[in-house]
Amino acid sequence: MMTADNIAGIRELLAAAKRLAVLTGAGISAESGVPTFRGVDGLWRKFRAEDLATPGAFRENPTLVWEWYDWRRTLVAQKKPNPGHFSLARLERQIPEFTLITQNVDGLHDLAGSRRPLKLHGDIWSVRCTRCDYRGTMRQTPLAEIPPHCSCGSLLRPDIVWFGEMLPERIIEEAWQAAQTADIFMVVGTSALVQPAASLPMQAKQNGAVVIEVNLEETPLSPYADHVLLGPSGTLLPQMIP
Ligand code: BV8
Ligand code: ZN
Repeated sequence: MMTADNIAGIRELLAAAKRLAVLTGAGISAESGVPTFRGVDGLWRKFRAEDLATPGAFRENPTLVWEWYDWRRTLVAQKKPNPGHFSLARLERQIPEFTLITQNVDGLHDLAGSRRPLKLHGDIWSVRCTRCDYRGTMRQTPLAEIPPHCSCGSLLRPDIVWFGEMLPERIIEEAWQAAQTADIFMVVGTSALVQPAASLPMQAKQNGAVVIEVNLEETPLSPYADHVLLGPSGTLLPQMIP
């Protein structure tokens, strides 16, 4: 458990960082009221990931998958960034080389002022056509038509990375690059179960980075982290980042 005086040590560590990378997961948005995936009130509890966040599920039942996303989009549209998101946006302006990598699709880092989050798993507001090369932003909540169609007549799909799908090449490349060059790699609010995101802090560690984890509880990453701060990120991050 990290005590207050250690927070002072972490504060100094962060302030002295030259190349800092941060990986966030659903936990950083929990205090904004966005349900996490695997927590007690997690999204997956009502729905099973393999039933919904896969290309097969979409092929089989696009209406069900779109109903799930419409429900999440309508919920996320009413949520605001919390002090944890704002602290990372503040940190970005203090550090010469800063990379924010997120597994979240809720767009709250953008709203908090983070300049260019690397969205490993896509964006809940972005859609793409299942046939032509149309890709765009669709902000309507709730959706007027489920499932929505492209002007070419084909189905639109969420522009989100589902299980078994490749992550966007440029984005994952940049994230590996940041993990390889970081002198500090901070991980906030992720269960560290989903690949390849969960391998990024391990890569950083192998390259000599100091790894800091912020989470409510220990995760499979904790034994490898140099510092584990247990508590809500909305409280801890503002203490670590004045
Ligand atoms: C790919 C999109 C390869 C949907 C998501 C077996 C072994 C290893 C890997 C695999 C395997 N079988 C399959 C795989 C690969 C698979 C994978 O990793 N599966 C896991 C589950 C075992 N990965 C993939 O399929 C990826 N693609 O590998 O392609 C490939 C190769 C060749 C050819 C083709 C393909 C794609 C992964 C992306 C999947 N998409 N989501 C959507 O979001 O709508 S994953 C889903 O989980 C979300 O995106 C989310 O971002 C992600 C991770 O979850 P977390 O963010 O960590 O959230 P979670 O709820 O789990 O945890 C919350 C944490 O916060 C907890 O620790 C909690 O304690 C903490 N917390 C809560 N409150 C707070 C807090 N912390 C601080 N403060 C608080 N207040
Ligand atoms: Zn189209």
